[in-house]
Amino acid sequence: MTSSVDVALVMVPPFIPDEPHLGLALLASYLRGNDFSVAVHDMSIKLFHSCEEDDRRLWDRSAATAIEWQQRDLRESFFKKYWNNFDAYIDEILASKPKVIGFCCHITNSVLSMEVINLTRAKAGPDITLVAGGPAFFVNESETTGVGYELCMYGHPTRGQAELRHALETWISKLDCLILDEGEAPLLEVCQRVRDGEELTGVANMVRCSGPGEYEELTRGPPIRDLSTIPYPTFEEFDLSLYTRPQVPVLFNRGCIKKCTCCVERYRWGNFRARKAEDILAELKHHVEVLGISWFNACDMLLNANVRELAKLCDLIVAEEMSIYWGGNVVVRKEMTPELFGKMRAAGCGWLIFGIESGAERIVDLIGKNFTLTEGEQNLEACHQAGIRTYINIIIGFPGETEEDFLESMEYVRRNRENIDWIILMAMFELFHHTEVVLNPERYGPRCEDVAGLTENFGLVDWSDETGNTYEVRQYRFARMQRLLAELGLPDPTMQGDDLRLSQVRQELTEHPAIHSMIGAALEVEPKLDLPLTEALEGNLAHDEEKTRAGACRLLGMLGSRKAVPSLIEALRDKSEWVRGESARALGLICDPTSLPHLESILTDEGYAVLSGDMQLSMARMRRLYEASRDVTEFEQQQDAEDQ
Ligand code: B12
Ligand code: SF4
Repeated sequence: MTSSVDVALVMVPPFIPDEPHLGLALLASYLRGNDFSVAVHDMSIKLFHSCEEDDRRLWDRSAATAIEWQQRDLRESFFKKYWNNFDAYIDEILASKPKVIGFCCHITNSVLSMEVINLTRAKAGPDITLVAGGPAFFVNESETTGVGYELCMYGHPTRGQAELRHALETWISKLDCLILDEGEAPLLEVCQRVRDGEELTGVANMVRCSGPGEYEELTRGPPIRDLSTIPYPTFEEFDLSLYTRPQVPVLFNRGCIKKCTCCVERYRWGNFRARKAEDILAELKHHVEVLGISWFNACDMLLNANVRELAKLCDLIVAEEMSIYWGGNVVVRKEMTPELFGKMRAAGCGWLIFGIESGAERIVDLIGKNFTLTEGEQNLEACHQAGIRTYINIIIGFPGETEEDFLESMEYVRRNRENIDWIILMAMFELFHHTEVVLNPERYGPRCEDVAGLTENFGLVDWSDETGNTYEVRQYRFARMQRLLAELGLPDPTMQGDDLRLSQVRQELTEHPAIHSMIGAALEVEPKLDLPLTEALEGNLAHDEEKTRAGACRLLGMLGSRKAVPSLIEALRDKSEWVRGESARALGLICDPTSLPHLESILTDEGYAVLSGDMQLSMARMRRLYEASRDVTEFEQQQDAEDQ
């Protein structure tokens, strides 16, 4: 029987299948810390595993897929096709009798969330409080509603389109309320009021709308000042075995210290607030010790916004001798010295993404990055020298970018080739709501009529300015930059999916023969691509160096290479305990039935207690998976057949 909960948090597809959603994990921990029982229903990852194989591409993280999801036809046909799944997921949620159901909406899942919320309301009736939140929502000033604002949702264009606005507002009226920006405090207040039978009116950062144009007044509350009051996410509400990478997201801070003119995020999160190094360390240790996870994707806007806490965190990680791997976004700063990069590497930092954006100082200034080209080049060099993979972002055609500026950008990439591993994001500049560029077009240059045509669908690609920076010009510059990257042997950032992942791993394999140092890139590889890579890694299982053998085991596990199971079983008897532990972990991840008896026999032969925690974790994981998802008799029969 399903046990009852106070609050159910829901993620409608698609959200990247790599890792659990940090926002929902944080909200769950926060509510739990305030005495509410919570369940998370990640419909996205469940449907990812049960949908038709061809449909899995719709979970791709590319901008193209995000745009595709905004087509009404796709949303409607997808919902119809998987209606039974959605219906069953909603029944499962309702079986636990939650009093509040919260939906996380972002650009790719927002329109499908509308369908799922409608169905939930139809099935749940009026007594359950339905709330939505997440980055999809923002408000625009408006004279027409009488309260000075109206709600907008990324993915659902409404600007100037009365019919669509009517549809959006009718839909919102099915929700009890909607929460903007940082979600913890307002969601808690909503839950408390529901528990205490109080009206919801007046909760800060909450939008309520009882029908087209009928909004309640909106009050704004401050962001949470002391981040130590938010417990770290434990992910206990998630089934981590469902995600495609053995990694979890983490936050080092909230808000941003910069004020870039192309950015909307700094408005959403309010003031910059750092987390204490000790708190982050406790979180990382929890994930290593309790979840068995040592890969961390820092979802910060800038993980180096507070250099002092960052350095302290690295010292603590090193002092604890933790073997972890992490990385994320950074800004160029002169405080990022070679010593600090060295410290970060020693603490397991494996990759950093620098928002370089342009190689023309004038444009970097216009964007408001506030660093010099020389500082940028020094940071890239020091990062690369420290052995951290160095990724950069490039914007093509920021308003006012001239041909000369663009040529400087090309020259910048050429000059720094040695210190750049990948241009991870190369994008033609798009106009986005609530950015300085759009709020003050006369200062930055995009034509006002273009700005007026901006909908909530996605960024506006086709805009121009007085300097002749048109869509066609940007396309041409983009193509030239692509050619330069090919000439310099840098991977093409427009590659998608499998091609991109494979190219990265190939590059890594040739650069770092010691496999252990390039695990991050292998995380990008899908099991179906394992053919050439598996063979290379299997070869490394016989390598003299212990770390290379151990690294090969670990990668084979992450790749899910079933083909490698026999070699990994052999590695269970390696002379090094490290390698034995890694092979057991790999077999646990691959979860091929043939490996269970071998693991069992090793553990019986050599004694469970003396072997590493990895072995025990792998065993526990395999047992759990087999016992939960397979008919045990069928599994045993299969074993018997194989043994004969
Ligand atoms: C890291 C990141 C990624 C990672 C994802 C890793 C991950 N685990 O999330 C990667 C690189 C894969 C990625 C990909 C994309 N991303 Co991204 N990403 C981010 C980033 C920088 C951090 C996300 C994060 O974890 N934030 C911290 C958590 C705590 O915040 P949160 O999820 O928003 O949750 C809080 C509130 O929103 C709210 N909340 C959330 N859910 C709910 C639910 C309820 C009921 C309530 C009440 C409140 C609530 O409370 C939470 C706690 O305060 C954000 C920008 C940002 N700073 O947030 C962009 C951002 C989320 N990404 C964005 C975009 C556009 C994309 C892509 C489409 C990029 C592309 N290719 O064009 C893809 C799509 C991926 C997908 N949907 O499947 C946009 C989303 C735009 C929008 N308005 O919806 C953002 C906001 C950046 C931006 N402004 O452009 N992204
Ligand atoms: S550094 Fe990044 S998050 Fe911060 S303001 Fe600039 S673009 Fe926005």
